[in-house]
Amino acid sequence: MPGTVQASDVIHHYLRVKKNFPNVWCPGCGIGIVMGSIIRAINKLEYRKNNIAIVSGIGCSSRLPVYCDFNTLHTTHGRAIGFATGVKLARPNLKVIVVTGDGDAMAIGGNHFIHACRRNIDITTIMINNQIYGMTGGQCSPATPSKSFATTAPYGNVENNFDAAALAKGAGATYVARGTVYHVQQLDKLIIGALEKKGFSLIEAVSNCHTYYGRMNKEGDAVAMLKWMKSHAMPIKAAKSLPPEKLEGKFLTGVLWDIEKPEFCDEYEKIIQRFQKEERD
Ligand SMILES: Cc1ncc(C[n+]2csc(CCOP(=O)(O)OP(=O)(O)O)c2C)c(N)n1
Ligand code: SF4
Repeated sequence: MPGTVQASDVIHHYLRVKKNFPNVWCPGCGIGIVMGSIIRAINKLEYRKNNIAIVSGIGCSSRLPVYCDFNTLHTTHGRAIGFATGVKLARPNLKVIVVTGDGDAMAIGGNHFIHACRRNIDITTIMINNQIYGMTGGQCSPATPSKSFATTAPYGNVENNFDAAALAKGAGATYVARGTVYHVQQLDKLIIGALEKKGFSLIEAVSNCHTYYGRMNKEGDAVAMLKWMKSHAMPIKAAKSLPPEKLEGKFLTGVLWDIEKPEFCDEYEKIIQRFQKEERD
C-alpha cells in the first residue's frame, strides 16, 4: 500500500509485529530509534514496501531489518554492502538500504565499504555508530575512541579511531551525513536526503550502547548517553560561525558532504546497451 500511513498504523504496517517480536535489543538501546527514523522517512517518501530492499550484516544494529516488513536480507558479518551491491545490480529499480554497525561496516566490512563509495553505487548505508561491538560483548571497533575502555582494551584503547564520514567522503560517496538518536527529527530528515540522493550515501547515526560502552566508560545509562549526545553534537551550519575553542570536544552533525557524480548502475547499463547494439549491428 503506497502513500502516507496514519501514525497509529505505522507499527503494524511496516513491522513484522506478529512474527519477530519481542526484539533482542536492551531496553533503551538507540537502535530502535534509528528503526523508527528509517520507517518514518520511507513513509514520508511514500515508497512502496515491495520496492525496498534492506540488507544487513551481523550485530545488534544489523538485527534491524529482521523486524521490518520490506524485502530483507540478514547476511554474514561485514558483507552487507557486498550483498546489497548484488541486489542493486540485479534489480536497479529497487531502493537498496544497508543497515550496519560500526564494526560490521568499518572493520570486517571496511573494504566493501570504501569500494562501494568509490563506485558511487546507488545504495543508502545507515551505519549505527555505538563505538563498540555490542552483540559480541563490547570489544573495540575502529570507532572506539583511543584511551576508552572495551573488553579487549581493559587498560584503555591504544589504537586511534577513525571518522567513518570522512572516510566515505574521501573514498567517493556523494552524500554523507551524521545524526544522533537524540536528535530524532534531524535524523529523519537526513535519512530522507540520503534516500533521495542518487549515488552512494552514508548516514552515520550516533547511538548508545549503554550496556557495554556506557558501563565500561562510566558514561551511565541510556538517558545519560542521550544527554551526552545532546550536549556534544554541533550542527555543521552553526559550527561555521564559531571559533575553534567553541568546537573543542564537539562532533559535527547534519549534511557533511553532498555532490553530484555519475552513478555506477547507470554507467554499467550504458556499457550493456553499447554491447547489445554492437551485437545487433
Ligand atoms: C566472520 C565473523 N566474524 C565475527 C563474527 C562475530 N560478530 C558478530 S557481531 C560482531 C560485532 C558487531 O559489532 P557492530 O557491527 O559494531 O554492531 P553492534 O552489535 O555494535 O550493533 C562480531 C565480531 C561473526 N558473526 N562472523
Ligand atoms: S548490547 Fe548495546 S548495542 Fe546491543 S542491544 Fe544492548 S545496548 Fe544495544
